[in-house]
Amino acid sequence: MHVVATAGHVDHGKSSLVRALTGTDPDRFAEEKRRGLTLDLGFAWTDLPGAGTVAFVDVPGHERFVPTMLAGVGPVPVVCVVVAADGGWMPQSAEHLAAVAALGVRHGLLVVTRADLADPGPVTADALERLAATPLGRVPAVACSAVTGAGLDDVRTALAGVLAQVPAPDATAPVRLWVDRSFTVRGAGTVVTGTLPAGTVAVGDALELTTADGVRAVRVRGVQSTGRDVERAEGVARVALNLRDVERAAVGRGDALLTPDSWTSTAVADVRLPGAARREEALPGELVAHLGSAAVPVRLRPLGAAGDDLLVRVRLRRPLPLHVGDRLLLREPARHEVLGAGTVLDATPPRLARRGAAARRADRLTPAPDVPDEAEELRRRGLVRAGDLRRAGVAVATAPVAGDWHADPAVWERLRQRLPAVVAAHTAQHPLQPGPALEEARQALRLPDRALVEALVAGAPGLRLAAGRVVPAGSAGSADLPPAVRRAVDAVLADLAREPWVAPDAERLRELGLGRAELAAAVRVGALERVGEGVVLAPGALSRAAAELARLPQPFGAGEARRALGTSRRVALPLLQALDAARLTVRGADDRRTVAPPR
Ligand SMILES: Nc1nc2c(ncn2[C@@H]2O[C@H](COP(=O)(O)OP(=O)(O)OP(=O)(O)O)[C@@H](O)[C@H]2O)c(=O)[nH]1
Ligand SMILES: [Mg+2]
Repeated sequence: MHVVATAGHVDHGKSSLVRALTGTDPDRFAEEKRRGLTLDLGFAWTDLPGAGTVAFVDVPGHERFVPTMLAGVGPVPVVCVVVAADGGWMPQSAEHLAAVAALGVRHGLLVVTRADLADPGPVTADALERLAATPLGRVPAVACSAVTGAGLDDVRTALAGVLAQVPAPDATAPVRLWVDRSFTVRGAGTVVTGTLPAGTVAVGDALELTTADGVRAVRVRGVQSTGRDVERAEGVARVALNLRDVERAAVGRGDALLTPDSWTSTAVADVRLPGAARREEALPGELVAHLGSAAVPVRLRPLGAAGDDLLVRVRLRRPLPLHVGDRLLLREPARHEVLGAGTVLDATPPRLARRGAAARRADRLTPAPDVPDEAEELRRRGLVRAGDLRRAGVAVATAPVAGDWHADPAVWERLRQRLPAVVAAHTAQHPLQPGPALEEARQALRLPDRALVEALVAGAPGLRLAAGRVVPAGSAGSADLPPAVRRAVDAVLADLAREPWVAPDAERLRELGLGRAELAAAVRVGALERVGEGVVLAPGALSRAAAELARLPQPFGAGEARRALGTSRRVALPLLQALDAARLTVRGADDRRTVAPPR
């Protein structure tokens, strides 16, 4: 199906045209009918030969209701610009067209109404020229009369021709349904309506409802499209959703229903304002941003010019769900002027703290494309999770570097090159450790996740992970001890070669410069064997002790063991405990031990 919005000055015949085409009066309220004035959005649809179902969103033309007009036209991809033959181009003709242009609407037609009252020729020529200067470009123009019916078939034919050119949107795109109406249906509960621009909504869907009060999860109980119950509706479509467990007062125009986890909800965005470079000094203070059916007051902070364009930081009074590429229509209500639309370049912009940050930010954003782009997003963020890319509207195509992390190739390469230096710096500072712990490397590289360090190590030929540390790939044995420590350990080993069970005492260790850290390093690389607190022996000492003690009559007491090994209580007691712990000996209830049979 197609959805078409009307646009045009008050009383130029928009509603009459919609009624003539669909048989339904889009003016729903008694007051509208009585005053002959559209006060709110109207909805009507028909089957158009060659185009299928066409739904109209009829907008009010009165200058007071421009925000309503914007809520209607916001999500609609096709516009029917209405100008009265006897009225000519008027202020809201211009304001509506400025809005349509700012929104970037590319498909539409010109209908010159009330052609029974005046020659449509001059108005048609004038209006066509104005439309041509917008993204609509050259559009078909038709004159008609809703009263006599003359020309209505030409309108149908021209409209079908325009609609045939409109590309079908992506049915798998994330849903963002801007609510334009909400009401209660007896027995069904709360129903919201809106124009679904893309994606699919189905009965049973879980969606996020985002309102001024925040975000909540909702479930779709029923779907209607153009008056009929359906299982699912694909954009573009007019849809009415019956929502479970949502009170009518909790949802209204300007709220949105979203595919969960697919949009960036933000009150700050950096945007490009085309052609506004010269307005930098004169940006109006009182501006309202319109997006979809939402209207939110904003403050603008110019960041800098980019050619003719102005890069601007937008602060919204309340968060909106955004993607990169969204157009925030900016309007100055006091002057009835549409300033233009800021294209969202970044919906999660960094804070601007230091002097000159705004100008640097502008430089950074200058080359950014006006559509979501993975390479650009990676270039700007360096490292980013897949979910954040998706929430920015980016279709993720690159492979993650680790977990769900995606990296800019240049940034990743720089990190890869820095890692060996980080390891070397750590080793220089902590010579007794084989390398930095993952967490230390993460901090040194200022990475947000240890998984990234692991991935960098995996891709670095000279490094590997050992016991949670990043170590040189070749490292394993005692060669890793710093030379001074190595020499001291060798002296200890020479002592032990003479008297294997006389562990160096505190004084000897001090004399050799072997503190706790050095001993721990020597034990870790296997140069010494730790028997107890401050007690070290040669590698393999425990099993050799077990072999010697096996020659004693079993079981044996601590004193017999000490004498058999020719050592002191200082060594013998921790040694026996270490043998117990290693299950090389078994300690009986009488405190006597038996050497365990070899396993
Ligand atoms: N003679 C003649 N009158 C028309 C034609 N179309 C609309 N009218 C009359 O023009 C007046 C305004 O028509 P509407 O359709 O309400 O105009 P509108 O653009 O919807 O007005 P707003 O929604 O308030 O902006 C009504 O009195 C219509 O009857 C036409 O083709 N010929
Ligand atoms: Mg009307």
